Amino acid sequence: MIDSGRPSAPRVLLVDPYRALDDPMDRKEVERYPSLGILQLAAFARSKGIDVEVVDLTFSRNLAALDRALASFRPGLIGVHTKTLTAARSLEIAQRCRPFGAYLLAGGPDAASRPDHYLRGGFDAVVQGEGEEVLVDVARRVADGLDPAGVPGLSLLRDNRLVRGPPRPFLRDLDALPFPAWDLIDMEAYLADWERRTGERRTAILTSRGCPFHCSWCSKPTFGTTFRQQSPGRVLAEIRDLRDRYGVNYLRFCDDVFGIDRRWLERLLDGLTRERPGLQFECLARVDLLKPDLLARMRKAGLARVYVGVESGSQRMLDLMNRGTRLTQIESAASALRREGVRQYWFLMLGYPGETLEDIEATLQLFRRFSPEEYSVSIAVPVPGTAFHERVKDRLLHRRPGARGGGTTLLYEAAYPEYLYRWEQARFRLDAALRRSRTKLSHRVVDRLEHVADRFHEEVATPLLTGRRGGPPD
Ligand code: B12
Ligand code: SF4
Repeated sequence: MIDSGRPSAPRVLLVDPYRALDDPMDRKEVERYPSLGILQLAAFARSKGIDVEVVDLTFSRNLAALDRALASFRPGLIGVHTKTLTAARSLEIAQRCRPFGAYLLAGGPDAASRPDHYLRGGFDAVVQGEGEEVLVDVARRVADGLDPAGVPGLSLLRDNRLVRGPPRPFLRDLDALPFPAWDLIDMEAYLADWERRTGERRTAILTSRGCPFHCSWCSKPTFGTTFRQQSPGRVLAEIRDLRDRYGVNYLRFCDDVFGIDRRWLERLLDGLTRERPGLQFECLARVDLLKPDLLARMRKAGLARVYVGVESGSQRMLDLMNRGTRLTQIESAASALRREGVRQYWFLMLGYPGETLEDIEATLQLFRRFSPEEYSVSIAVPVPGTAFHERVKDRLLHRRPGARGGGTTLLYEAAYPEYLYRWEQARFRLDAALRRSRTKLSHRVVDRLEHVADRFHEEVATPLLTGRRGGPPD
C-alpha cells in the first residue's frame, strides 16, 4: 500500500545490464540465470507500494527494451545491478538514461567495491551492501522531491568527494522477504534456454546471505562475513511455487556455501525427499562440509552436481589461502561424491602468492587421481578489499582482467611469468582430454602420452618459461 499523504507513487525501473547474446565467450561459458538480486529488490519494493518494472537485457542485443520502458513507464528512479564484468554496460546505461532526468542508482558487488567508478561515470548514488530498504527509502525521497543524501547504506559525491551515509543494519528476518518477482521478467526465456541445452527446466534459488569463512582471496562486498538463512519451510514453499507456476524440475542453490548449518540442511533434505517428485538440484559446497553420510542423504534428496572449491593440491597453499580445509577432506569428499554418482565440478587456482612449481604439480596430481567430471583452473585474481589484494597491491600489473572477468590473465607480478601459468592451465586441459580418451584409446597409449607430456613439461617448457627449475616462491 502507498503511504497516505505522499504526493506521488514512486516508480522504479530496475535494470540487469548483462547481455549474454552479445558476447561469444559468455554465450558458451556462462550459465544463464535471472539476477536474484534484481528480483528480490523488485519484490520487496513492490510489497512496500512502489510501482516496479524490470528490464532484463540478458537475451537482448541492444538497449531497445530499455528505451521502450523509459518511454512507457517513465520511472522516477532507475536502479542498475553491477558486476565487474558488466561495468562498462552499466555506465552505458547511465549515459542513456541521463537525459531522461530520473535518479540513477547503482548497486551490486562491483558498485559496492568501487563506488567512485560509478559515481564519476554518471550515477547519482551507489548502494553499498544489502539493497532492499535503501532502495525503498531512496525511491520515496526522490518521489517526494527530497535529497537522498544521508540515507543509511547510500554513498554519493558532494563537492567531488565521496560521502558515505551511515551503515545500514542487515535485514534480520529473511523469511519475511517476498518470493523473487519472477513475473516481472521473461522466465520462460530462461527455462526454454535450459530445456534446449539440458532437457531440464532449471532456475536459481537462494536460501541464505553471506558466508562466515575467511578465504584470503574472496571478495564479499555486499553481505560480508555475516550469515543469515531462511527456514527450511520457507525454502520449500518457494520451491513448490517455482514447480507449480513454472514447471521447474532442476534447481541451482546459489548460496555462497550451501549447507553451512548441518541441522538446517538435514531438515531441508527431509522436506525435499518427501515432496520433490523428480526434482534435482546442484549447489556449491566446501569439502569440510561434504561428509560422506550427509552426501548419501543429499543424493537421495536429488543432488546431481556439486561445485567444490578444491583450489589447490598443496596443504601449504590451502593454509596460505586461509582456506580452512585439509587435503584429507578433499580426498574424502571427492571419493564420496564418486561413490554416490554425483557429478563434481572442481574450482582450482594457480598463481597465489607463495606457490612453487611443486605446489602446482601437487594440484595436477590430485586432479589426476580424482578426475572430476568438470573443472576450471583460474589464475588468481587480486580483488580489491581482499587480504590477497592487500598483500600484492604494490605489485599490480594494471591490466584488464580476461574476457570472462578474470582467471585468464595474470594481474600482479607473481613468482612466474603469465606464460608459465597459461602453460600449466593447458596441462590440466590436456590431462582432462587424455582421461576422456581412455574410453577410446588403450590405457597403455594414454599412459605413454601422459609420460611424454610430463617429460616435455620438465625438460622443455619449465626451463623455457621460467629460466629455472622449480624457482623459489615469491
Ligand atoms: C549465483 C551467482 C552466479 C550465477 C548466477 C548469476 C546471476 N544471474 O545472478 C552464475 C553461476 C551464472 C554466476 C556467474 C558469474 N559470476 Co557470480 N555469483 C553468484 C553469487 C554466488 C550469488 C549471486 C546472488 O544471487 N546473490 C544474492 C543477491 C540477493 O545479492 P546481490 O545480487 O548482491 O544483490 C543485493 C545487493 O548487492 C544489492 N543490489 C544489487 N544490485 C542492486 C541494484 C540496485 C539498484 C540496488 C539499490 C541494490 C542492488 O541489493 C541486493 C539485495 O540485497 C555471487 C556471490 C554473492 N554472494 O552475491 C557471485 C558473484 C556475483 N559472481 C561473481 C562473478 C565474478 C561471476 C562471473 C564473472 C564468473 C565467471 N568468471 O564467469 C560470472 C558473471 C555472470 C554474469 N551474468 O555477469 C562475483 C562478482 C564480483 C564482481 N565484483 O563483479 C560474485 C560477487 C562472487 C565473488 N565473490 O567473486 N554467478
Ligand atoms: S571462498 Fe567461499 S567459503 Fe571462502 S570466504 Fe568466499 S564464499 Fe566463503
